Amino acid sequence: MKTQVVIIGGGPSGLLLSQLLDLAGVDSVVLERKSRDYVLSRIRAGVLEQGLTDLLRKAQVSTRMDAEGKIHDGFCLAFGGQTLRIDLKRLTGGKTVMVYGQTELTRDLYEARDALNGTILHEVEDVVLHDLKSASPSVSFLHAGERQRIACDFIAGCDGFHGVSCTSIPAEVRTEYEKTFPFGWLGVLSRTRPVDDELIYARSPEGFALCSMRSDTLSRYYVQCPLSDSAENWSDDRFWNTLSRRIPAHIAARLETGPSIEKSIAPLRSFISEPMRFGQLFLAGDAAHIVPPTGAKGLNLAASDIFYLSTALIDFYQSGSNAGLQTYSQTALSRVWKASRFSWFMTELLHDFSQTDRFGDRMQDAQLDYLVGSEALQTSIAENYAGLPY
Ligand code: FAS
Ligand code: PHB
Repeated sequence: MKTQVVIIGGGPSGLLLSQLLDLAGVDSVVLERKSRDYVLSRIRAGVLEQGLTDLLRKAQVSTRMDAEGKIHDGFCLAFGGQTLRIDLKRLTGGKTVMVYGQTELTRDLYEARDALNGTILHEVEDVVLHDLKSASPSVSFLHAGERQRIACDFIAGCDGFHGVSCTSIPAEVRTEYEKTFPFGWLGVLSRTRPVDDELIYARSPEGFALCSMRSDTLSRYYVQCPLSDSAENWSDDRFWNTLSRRIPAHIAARLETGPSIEKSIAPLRSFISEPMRFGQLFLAGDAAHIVPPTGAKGLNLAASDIFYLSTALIDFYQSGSNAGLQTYSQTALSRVWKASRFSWFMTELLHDFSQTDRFGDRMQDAQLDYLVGSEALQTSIAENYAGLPY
């Protein structure tokens, strides 16, 4: 089997890359470890930057998003019994974000690939990358009990944090940067009316909470929890009571509770692996970097990687230029590090570290006190949350 680009990973990164390449006449094959149902069962991100929504429109995958997604002009920070609205639209000269679940976006991408007869192989196993430094790399794998190999020009590693692409780059070439936070997020999805029209990020003496949503009838909430915790320890009642204590009383008073339809704990970490290119292998999305979800950057960073990589590959095939491929890693990493900084800033600002760093915890109180009176800091938060330019 031969193709131009083998894409490892059928999550948002791999599917979006495959779609953009196809529309430009570049052939690809997507290799996905899990079944489609499994991929679509994962509940993840919810906030899309304009860069991502524009890229989805360019990929002709935006009809349902534009019909069902909600444009948000701002979001709220809640702390010390008060709320502070960050007016994205006013502070950034008009930029907004779109609230539309990653699960739905991934479903739209799968449907678009099917409509163009895109080749996606599910439940592949034992993926191995070969001859990355040669002009004719290949990927071998097990599928339907048969060992197969695909020859290609390029390999896109879009296989997330637990994939094989990143570690296919020799350790002596790679530099990994990692920070793990001493807590996780317990997330709950419930068929309840969201507590507010906009997202609320809350800092409270007993920990962080986030009030988000997927639609007018589907709410997404998170509370900071110990890393050692498990979702089984959290009854719905315990979750709702904890959330109610961590958000301002006047907001908790209107909280609509109900049975959870999904409940899971995600660890918080920052991780970046450099470089994002090795020979004919290019890493994109979570395969190269992970950010704590406090800044809503994970999925949006995957989008900017795919913007840079798809543009570079299309330039190569259409005009023979490899300029974009040569600069891909440094271009992508520049934006990754800035978004990682913002995600780290928001995580430090809003979570409770009093168990591990009392001085740092008081610093965050002072930071919030300063924020209330600083249009400059509010503007900085707004332009990073809305998304830095590509
Ligand atoms: P993904 O991990 O989504 O996709 C990689 C795909 O590769 C997966 O389908 C996997 O099955 C496949 N794969 C792995 N190894 C393979 C192999 N060897 N062979 C073939 N396929 C392989 N971001 C936010 O912005 N906000 C959030 O609230 C948020 N919450 C998150 C919660 C969790 C639990 C996790 C894990 C991530 C969360 N993220 C969040 C980040 C998340 O949205 C990612 O940024 C996004 O999924 C990135 O997409 P991909 O790069 O496609 O990686
Ligand atoms: C979500 O809705 O899942 C969500 C929104 C914003 C975040 C993280 C998660 O920062």
